[in-house]
Amino acid sequence: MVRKLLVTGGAGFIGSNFVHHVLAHTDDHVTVLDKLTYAGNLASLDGLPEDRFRFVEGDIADQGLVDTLFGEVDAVVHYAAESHNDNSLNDPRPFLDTNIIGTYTLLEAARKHDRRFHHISTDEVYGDLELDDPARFTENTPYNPSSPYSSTKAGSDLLVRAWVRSFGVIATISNCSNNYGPYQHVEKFIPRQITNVIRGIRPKLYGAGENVRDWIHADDHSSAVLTILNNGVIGETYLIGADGEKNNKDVVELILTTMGQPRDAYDHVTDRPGHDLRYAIDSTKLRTELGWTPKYQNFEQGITNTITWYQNNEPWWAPTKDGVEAFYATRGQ
Ligand code: NAD
Ligand code: TDX
Repeated sequence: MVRKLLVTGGAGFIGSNFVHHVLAHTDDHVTVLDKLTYAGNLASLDGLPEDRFRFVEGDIADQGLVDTLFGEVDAVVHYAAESHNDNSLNDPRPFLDTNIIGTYTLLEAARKHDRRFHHISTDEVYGDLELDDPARFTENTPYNPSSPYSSTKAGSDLLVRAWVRSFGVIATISNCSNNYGPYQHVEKFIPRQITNVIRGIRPKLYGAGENVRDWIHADDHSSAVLTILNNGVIGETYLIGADGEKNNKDVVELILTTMGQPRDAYDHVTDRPGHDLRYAIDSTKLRTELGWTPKYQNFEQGITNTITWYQNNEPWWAPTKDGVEAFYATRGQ
């Protein structure tokens, strides 16, 4: 049977990578529901097979539209979110509207139509770890979010858990670490620094740059989500990560040297308020219970490929670059 999927937020970074992955590796048909906020870009969905792909512009908090679309599909993968911590420190309201009310609206439709629902979330719901702590996040780590962004993602996860338990919604949740790869908005750390170097602007490191992120290629995130959608146990949470811990200073230096610049040609700028120190994922459950393994294990090669993508796709990111840098300038970043 050909499955019909609804993918929310499919014009964003990770959602668009998932749509490309699904259409390349399955016979599924995909409908994308996306509001095309500043973060959505239809060009990220260019070249997809027209007979298996449809785009609908709209808000996940639009109850009538969501109700209609849920009636037309077999399963829903929910990526749509306000996703940037720095924006959430500037104006939290859209994070509540989309991440909380939007997710609530989708859950009510999943309940009404009895549809399989997979909720995409982040490791940031667990707060942060000390640099010298051998521990990593597991599915049993207590929630302790730091920012307006991560607290609204934590809230959305808890709504999903409650709708599973109280109403029998057939849902799973995944919490993934930091993604990199093509189609990532230039507001985010890695694309910001790559496009800065292309533009002759020095990369900007928040504070001392000792903060650690656990990097995973977006295509590995997609294969993990597809694995959970197909074989995950209803009501369960799965952590997704690829053992990619790096501190920000090392990542900036890698980008600079890969792009032929001096290793120290970056600026230290104002730190992010409440900046989480370290994230680290233990993905043993996903690997042992569902047999998933990541493919992109060589971070240096992954960064080289990502740099090449931004060099070859300037029309995709150029229209947003100046506005992003103007925003950061107002924050001393
Ligand atoms: P993104 O900001 O690149 O994309 C978000 C997409 O959602 C955009 O296309 C936007 O137009 C759309 N959207 C926003 N509000 C909407 C609304 N109300 N209705 C419909 N569409 C709306 O984000 P991303 O980095 O691709 O993140 C996608 C998901 O993955 C999010 O749920 C995020 O929390 C999660 N996640 C991200 C990362 C990461 O490293 N970026 C890591 C783990 C989890
Ligand atoms: O210019 C910068 N300089 C800098 O040092 C930017 C934009 C960021 N940083 C630092 C802050 C973080 O320590 O780099 C690190 C990564 O920053 P972001 O790309 O903003 O990501 P992060 O805050 O870690 O959150 C990301 O991963 C988890 C995604 O944006 C979230 O959506 C996801 O949930």
